[in-house]
Amino acid sequence: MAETTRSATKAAPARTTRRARGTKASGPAAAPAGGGAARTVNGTAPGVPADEPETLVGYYRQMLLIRRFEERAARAYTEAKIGGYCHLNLGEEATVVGLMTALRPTDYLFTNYREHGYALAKGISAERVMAELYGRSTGVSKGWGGSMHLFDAEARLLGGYGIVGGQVPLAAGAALAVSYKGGDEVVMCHMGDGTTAIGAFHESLNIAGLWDLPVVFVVINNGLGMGTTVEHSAAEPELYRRGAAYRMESVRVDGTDVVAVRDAARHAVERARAESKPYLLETTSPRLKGHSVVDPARYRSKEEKEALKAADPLARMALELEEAGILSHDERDRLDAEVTAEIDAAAAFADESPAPEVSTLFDYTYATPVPGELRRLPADPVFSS
Ligand SMILES: Cc1ncc(C[n+]2csc(CCOP(=O)(O)OP(=O)(O)O)c2C)c(N)n1
Repeated sequence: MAETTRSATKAAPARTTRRARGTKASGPAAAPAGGGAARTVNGTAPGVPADEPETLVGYYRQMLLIRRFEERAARAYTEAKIGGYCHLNLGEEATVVGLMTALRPTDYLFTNYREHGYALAKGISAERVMAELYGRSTGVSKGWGGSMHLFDAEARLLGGYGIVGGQVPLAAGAALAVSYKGGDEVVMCHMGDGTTAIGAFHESLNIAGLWDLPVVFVVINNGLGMGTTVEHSAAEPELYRRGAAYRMESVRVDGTDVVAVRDAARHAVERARAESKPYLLETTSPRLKGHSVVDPARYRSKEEKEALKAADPLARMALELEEAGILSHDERDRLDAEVTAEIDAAAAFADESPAPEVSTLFDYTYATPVPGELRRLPADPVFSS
């Protein structure tokens, strides 16, 4: 059973082909144990159908695509094809796919700088995301944003933010806009565990709770803010409990279990949509590598690094699908070859794309040609029906 702050919270329905496990904390740098109910092969909730095998293979494929994308991004960075900062979703693939599956295409998304996987799972092509990392004009932010600032109004991905917590008040503001206009869209806002100690996090949850805004805040708890553990930075390390201070329903779920994340996220999103109530969802998953691609993570002991291998959500799902007779080793290899070819094509596309024209440097800096100029903002259509 997932842990919640309200007794009224329903446990996420059981619909998977396997038994969920918590991520066991193995030391200060490990992610905390996940919530998540024990589940069986054909689902345990009466009347709830089990997931179709194709659905699960589809999730696995998306997770694999994110894994191969991130590995390729790390390689391209060492080849100096990518500049600036670059943070990867390695270890968070099940969380990413589970969360994004719960959203409608019309729902809005705000994330921090660790966002490549979310852009892919929100339906933006690997070519456009990779081209952005390479700083090319064909990129999702026309080459001017880079890894930390992916933005696509059409896909309703409203960034990609480098300032820790910067996205949280903006997400509350977007939810206020949705509410004001009477729309039924939901805003989802991701952040890391370290972000929950930032003032803007508390201000945003307070106003969202006070004004009943349709926003789902998601804390992606990977156990570390750069090299500092949650236990060393949070007076209440069970981060989902922070929702109680704002009378907000909240839950912690095992972020290495894609179905558990999806079900918890669906509950949160649909509640926000139907009742216009904010929600705080915490997912726990390992950060398999350093904070960014240039961080060798020397603060982790050998034992901690070893333990991370057992927590890898992709390896776990591969094994479980094989054991359940859903995806054989050979089929998995075929899928891997397919996905790797897609990523190779994306890297080639990025490599061949032109850099943006220098004359466009300031085109996307301010909403108006003159800062503060009073006129309809180009961003307005994003919130129109
Ligand atoms: C306001 C602010 N303070 C400090 C930093 C430097 N910084 C960048 S990432 C980071 C850690 C954030 O950790 P967390 O929120 O857990 O996210 P994660 O990197 O684990 O996804 C810090 C302190 C920053 N970018 N912005």
